[in-house]
Amino acid sequence: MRAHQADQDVDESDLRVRERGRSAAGVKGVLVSLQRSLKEMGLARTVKTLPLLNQRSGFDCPGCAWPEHRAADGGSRSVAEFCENGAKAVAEEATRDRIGREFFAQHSVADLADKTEHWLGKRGRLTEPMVLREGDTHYRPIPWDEAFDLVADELRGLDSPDDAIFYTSGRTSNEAAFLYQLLVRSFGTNNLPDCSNMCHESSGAALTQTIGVGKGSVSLSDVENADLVVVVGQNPGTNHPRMLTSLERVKHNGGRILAVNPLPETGLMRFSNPQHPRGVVGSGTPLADEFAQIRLGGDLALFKAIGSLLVEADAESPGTVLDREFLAEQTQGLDDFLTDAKNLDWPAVERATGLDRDQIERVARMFVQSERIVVCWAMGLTQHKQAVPTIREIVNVQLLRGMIGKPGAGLCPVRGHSNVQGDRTMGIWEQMPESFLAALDSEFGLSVPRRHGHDTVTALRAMRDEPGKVFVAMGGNFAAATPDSAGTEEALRQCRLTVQISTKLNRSHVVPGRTALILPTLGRTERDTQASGDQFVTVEDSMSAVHASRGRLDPASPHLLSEVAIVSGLARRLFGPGHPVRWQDFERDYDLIREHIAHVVPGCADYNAKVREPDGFVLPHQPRDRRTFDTPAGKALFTVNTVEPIEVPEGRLLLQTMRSHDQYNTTIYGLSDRYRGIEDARRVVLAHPEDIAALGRSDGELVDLVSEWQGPSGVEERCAERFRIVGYPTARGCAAAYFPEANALVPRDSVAEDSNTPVSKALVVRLDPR
Ligand SMILES: Nc1nc2c(c(=O)[nH]1)N[C@H]1C(S)=C(S)[C@@H](COP(=O)(O)OP(=O)(O)OC[C@H]3O[C@@H](n4cnc5c(=O)[nH]c(N)nc54)[C@H](O)[C@@H]3O)O[C@H]1N2
Ligand SMILES: Nc1nc2c(c(=O)[nH]1)N[C@H]1C(S)=C(S)[C@@H](COP(=O)(O)OP(=O)(O)OC[C@H]3O[C@@H](n4cnc5c(=O)[nH]c(N)nc54)[C@H](O)[C@@H]3O)O[C@H]1N2
Ligand SMILES: [Mo]
Repeated sequence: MRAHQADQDVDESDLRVRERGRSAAGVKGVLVSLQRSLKEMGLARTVKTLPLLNQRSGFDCPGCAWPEHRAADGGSRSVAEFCENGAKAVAEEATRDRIGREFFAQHSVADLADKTEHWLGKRGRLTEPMVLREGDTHYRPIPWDEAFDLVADELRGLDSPDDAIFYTSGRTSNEAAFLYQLLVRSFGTNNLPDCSNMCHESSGAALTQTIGVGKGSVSLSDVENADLVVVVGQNPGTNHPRMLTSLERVKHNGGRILAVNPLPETGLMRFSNPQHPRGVVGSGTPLADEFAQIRLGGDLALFKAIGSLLVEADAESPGTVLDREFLAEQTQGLDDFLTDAKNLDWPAVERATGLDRDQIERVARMFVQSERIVVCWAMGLTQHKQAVPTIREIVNVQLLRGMIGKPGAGLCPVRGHSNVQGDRTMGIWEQMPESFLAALDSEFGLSVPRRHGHDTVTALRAMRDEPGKVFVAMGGNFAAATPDSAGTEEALRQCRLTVQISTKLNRSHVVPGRTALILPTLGRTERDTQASGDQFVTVEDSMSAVHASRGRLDPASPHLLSEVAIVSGLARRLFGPGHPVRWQDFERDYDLIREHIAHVVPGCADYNAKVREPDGFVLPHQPRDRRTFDTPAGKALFTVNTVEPIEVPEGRLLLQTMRSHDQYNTTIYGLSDRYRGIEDARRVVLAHPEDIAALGRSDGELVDLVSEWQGPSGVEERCAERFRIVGYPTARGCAAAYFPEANALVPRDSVAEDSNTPVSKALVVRLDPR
């Protein structure tokens, strides 16, 4: 199989490679954010929005899910509780550019399908509902009522509710998410794939298996007061820039930082805090005390080795390293773990990690010497075949020293989308537990289906194999974010109806089903006025803190509906009068939705009151709060995990797909990956200079990337054309290219064990000369 992705980016010829950044943020970051905001939003809107970002009376940043400082964390909120990339996210949404019916009359869908993601996104905000009728060439305006009728008719026309698929992206508010899952389950299916399936699903799976809850166990003050923070498989300088402020506080408090990454990411090395005068001058705080430049996919082996060295260190001076009391009372499976730890295969560890034994021993000593350890991770761990066992191995290491449920210690999966964790709490999951479904039934007098639904990957298979589905997306960019771009686009085109509820145009709008709808919605920054007055929504951050978010800007167009109003409008058409759920009321007053959330969602009692507290509230988390574990055994679970080294045949490299400094997932803000020194091009492949030479290629050469994957029916090859080689100090044998340009290379069926997350950080690739 050889799928060519026709891509119209021709920007690789503009590539400029500069010196890499020496430190992250600082005055340059502030300037870039202001320049972008002024250009997109103008002065008046900039002055009206940026000061409200992440403030108690303002709106939650639509960038990442890193928490704001709460009074309880001891740290005060800075005047500017945002970062360069948060400001870019706001500017992208609060732009003054608009696209309406004239734009769609001018551009056929075929014409739009030839444009890059960057071009599509830069056209501006969507302003009115549009429809692409079967056989037509252009999107045309459609009144909201007709749009809802169209969706309702198509849904009712399906043979089974399971022929409809309802995707969600992680910006959706708790209120909209709760209503959306209620609509989907009332309709009769659990087909609720979401972006989390491609993101932290592996973390959720590993943590649920071992500690009984799929969320992180730390607060912001735990991170800032740790004496060792491990940042593994994460690039906070770009993707969670406010985390750098916390890492700086760690250093200030005398703690140390260990960075584990195949790339020497600038944001992990040095930080100039733009919030401090001294950040504006000077060269910033050195961050990482130790940098382990690991091979892609080597982390399971590394943490196994650390675990084994901790056991060894304790054997040398018994009782000084392991937390014996905690281990005896609160854990299960230790004996098997200890037996396995004694038989560590060092040569295999060195091969898998690419690190030498001395460094691994040095790293393990950092663990031994620390009393409060937090391990943070993101996509560098979750998007691998062995992602779930890798995270379980981190849990092993943390359990050995009792580093959970005590101040300054714990597990910290750093979430991506600003409300991805909240969406899950509200029921956006294809396999919500029986307790949640039963609570929905009794709250609303329903009988919702119990059969698990499709996740992202199984949805892709179903859409491909069974044409004629209805696909609805609450936000996101399914066509570009998912693996196997060519296959996904074919799957979308085979749907009888595709519905995109969006703020901006993207690839998913231009690879339509037989009929397609674009339903434009309000963004986080905008005022949401309903019959009972201005509404606020609620969100949950990466550390389970739930709080309110109030938009203040005038909506991009008077014809936009809120996500809540869209779900409620659709539900009324779909279910008619007489339905047990009072859809109409919800749209009038979001407090009524929150009353139901309080009854149905665990930990949300008194929701309306608690989210009105200045800092909102923190959801309960047994291991964090009480050091107890809601697993079948009632204890935290040690696991034994086997390293399966990734085989890379001669002449190939192992490729990760990652974010540049100038994008938000599939939204491309601009073409500057400043910290990595790459400008004006995205179709680049970063590889080690010695690997480039060994492959007989040269720096700057234009190549086609061809991925090879052993599928059930033979080797699958996928090609992404015209990438420029850039010599870069990555780990040997490894390479990197940007998501989503490289998604054409990711095999749909290459997924992580136990989480079904596409393996987008370890692709075996050839660099074929053109
Ligand atoms: N500005 C901005 N902010 C964002 C986003 C964005 O696109 N732009 N996206 C949001 C979302 S949804 C998410 S999920 C997060 C993503 O945040 P990250 O996880 O930081 O995102 P990636 O760019 O995928 O970076 C993965 C990092 O892991 C490293 N890595 C890759 N493979 C391995 C490995 O095998 N081992 C180790 N140890 N490291 C590895 C890479 O070199 C890179 O530094 O950011 C969120 N925030
Ligand atoms: N190869 C590869 N693939 C990956 C990844 C990777 O690292 N490598 N990362 C994966 C990860 S971690 C994630 S989270 C997914 C992301 O997958 P998605 O969440 O599906 O993608 P986004 O690019 O975040 O979605 C952007 C679109 O959301 C819409 N939008 C923005 N704000 C709002 C809003 O407030 N409401 C509504 N309704 N719509 C809005 C806009 O139309 C915008 O174009 O991609 C995954 N795919
Ligand atoms: Mo994500």
